[in-house]
Amino acid sequence: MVKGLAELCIKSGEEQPEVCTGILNNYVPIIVDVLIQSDFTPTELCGYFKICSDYGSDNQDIVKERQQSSFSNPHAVGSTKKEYKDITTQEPLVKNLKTNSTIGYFLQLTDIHFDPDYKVGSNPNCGRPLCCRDGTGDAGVIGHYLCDIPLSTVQLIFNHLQTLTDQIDFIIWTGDNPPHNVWEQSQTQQEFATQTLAQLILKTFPNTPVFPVIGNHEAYPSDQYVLPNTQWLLDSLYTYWMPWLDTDALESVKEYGYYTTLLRPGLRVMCLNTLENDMINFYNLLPTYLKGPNNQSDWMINTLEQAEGNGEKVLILGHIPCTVKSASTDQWCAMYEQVVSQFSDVIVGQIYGHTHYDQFNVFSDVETHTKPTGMNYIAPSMTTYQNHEPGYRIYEFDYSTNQIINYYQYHANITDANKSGQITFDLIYSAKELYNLPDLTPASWYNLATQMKTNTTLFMDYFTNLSSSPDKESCDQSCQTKWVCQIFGITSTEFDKCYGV
Ligand SMILES: *[C@@H]1O[C@H](CO)[C@@H](O)[C@H](O)[C@H]1NC(C)=O
Ligand SMILES: *[C@@H]1O[C@H](CO)[C@@H](O)[C@H](O)[C@H]1NC(C)=O
Ligand SMILES: *[C@@H]1O[C@H](CO)[C@@H](O)[C@H](O)[C@H]1NC(C)=O
Ligand SMILES: *[C@@H]1O[C@H](CO)[C@@H](O)[C@H](O)[C@H]1NC(C)=O
Ligand SMILES: *[C@@H]1O[C@H](CO)[C@@H](O)[C@H](O)[C@H]1NC(C)=O
Ligand SMILES: CC(=O)N[C@H]1CO[C@H](CO)[C@@H](O)[C@@H]1O
Repeated sequence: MVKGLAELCIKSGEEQPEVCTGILNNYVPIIVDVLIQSDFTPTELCGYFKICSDYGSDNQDIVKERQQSSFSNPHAVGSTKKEYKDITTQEPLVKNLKTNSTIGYFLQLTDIHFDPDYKVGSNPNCGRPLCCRDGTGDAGVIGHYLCDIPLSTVQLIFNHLQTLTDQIDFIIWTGDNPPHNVWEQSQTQQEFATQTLAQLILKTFPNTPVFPVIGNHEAYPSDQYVLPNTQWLLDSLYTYWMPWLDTDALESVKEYGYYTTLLRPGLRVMCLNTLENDMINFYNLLPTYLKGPNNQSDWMINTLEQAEGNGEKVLILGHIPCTVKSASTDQWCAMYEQVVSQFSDVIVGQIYGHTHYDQFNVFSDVETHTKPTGMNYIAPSMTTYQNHEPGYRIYEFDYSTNQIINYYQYHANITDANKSGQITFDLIYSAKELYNLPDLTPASWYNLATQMKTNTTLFMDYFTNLSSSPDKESCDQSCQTKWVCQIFGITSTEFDKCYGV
């Protein structure tokens, strides 16, 4: 099959021969193995991959059944037999705040995707999924908008980030560390990326707590995750994340890839392993009796219940968010949305990455979608891939109310950086000022996003920052509707209803 498909792929001229062969060699064996054992029908598969929006009421039932077998009903929580660890006695990881007031700051780094094989002066338009590695061209000394960033640039970025040490209380590192050379990946390459960045973060911020998150690119092949096959991945995260996490959290990482830990007294982080609900993790097509139940939803609900009982607030950290174009399965997102609704008083925010775009999602009650229940912040990437200015984000946090009260988005200009050989970051906007928000509650964002449906001036503020592309792109009415529907559409059914398809 690999040979036949490779021939077709090469003939199509869409990809270069080594890319065709590389990608097919990586993924076809997994897909074939999974499809043989899967009992999904073609129609169900089409629905699963969000290709068919309407896959019939019969199939909806099957999907629902399947949903119930792999995710337990959040309302039937107490009934799960699994014993969960008592998390009410943990020591907070963030011991000292940097300021004496109740207002503090934390840094989010996401989608760094550095390329150790980046070559200055190579060809950025090579026709493969990732370039700037060979040939001749204008791949700059700092980077190029069509490529991942070189390691030397990551080093310069961390030299700059070091100046934030006295300001930030902790760091959220939302994953995706290796480059996008998906046709020639290896386990060693993925591990090297996480190891290198972990060392760099630790060296730059030796005394700052860090909350790391697993990204889909940490897996090899990218996105493919099932236990026990990918135990190596959890083992390596256990090793590289060791400097920052407590024993309970580390044990959880080794076993599941997710963890919870106390951040400050009364404030908890809950860090998810979103590979378990990655739509292009083909292992998700295995029947439950082969892949095991997705225990993460039960764990998530149990954690939130314990936090609630203990009077704590929870910050959710994850990589692949629940937005239609981001490759989270609909089954997961439907469940997740329900949980966010149910625990809207406990969850104080969701911090994600993955899309490389500067986006946000507003969650609302599942019954009527009129009562805002939660906010998901999706920060843009550090890599320039593809056509993004590298960025990082600083959130302003009020520890007295446990609320995110603002965030500040920083970007670098690669054209300028290539000229000077230095990279500098400028404040691009502060959320509160840019959108003229009274506060950053879900209700205020809901209001703003609702206005964006019809107010093009307002929408364009969101849109220009969304892609942080050096090329100014235009966006017509249907484009505007599409992006606004992504803010509200947590599942594809909701998105389709909003977008009118
Ligand atoms: C998930 O939960 C079930 C039922 O409690 C348990 O038998 C199974 O071992 C768990 N799976 C994992 C990966 O922990
Ligand atoms: C906090 O208070 C201490 C003692 O009053 C003072 O030395 C320190 O400079 C203050 N720090 C900040 C960031 O204001
Ligand atoms: C630097 O970056 C810009 C933007 O990607 C690019 O156009 C330019 O050719 C790069 N290379 C050099 C050597 O300046
Ligand atoms: C649209 O938003 C802009 C910017 O926030 C505001 O100044 C303007 O009054 C709004 N227009 C309408 C018609 O509401
Ligand atoms: C980056 O800087 C160049 C040269 O200073 C400028 O022409 C360009 O518009 C800037 N890019 C962005 C996206 O601001
Ligand atoms: C990168 C970018 O386009 N940033 C823009 C974000 O939005 C504000 C307000 O429209 C602009 O001033 C920034 O240039």
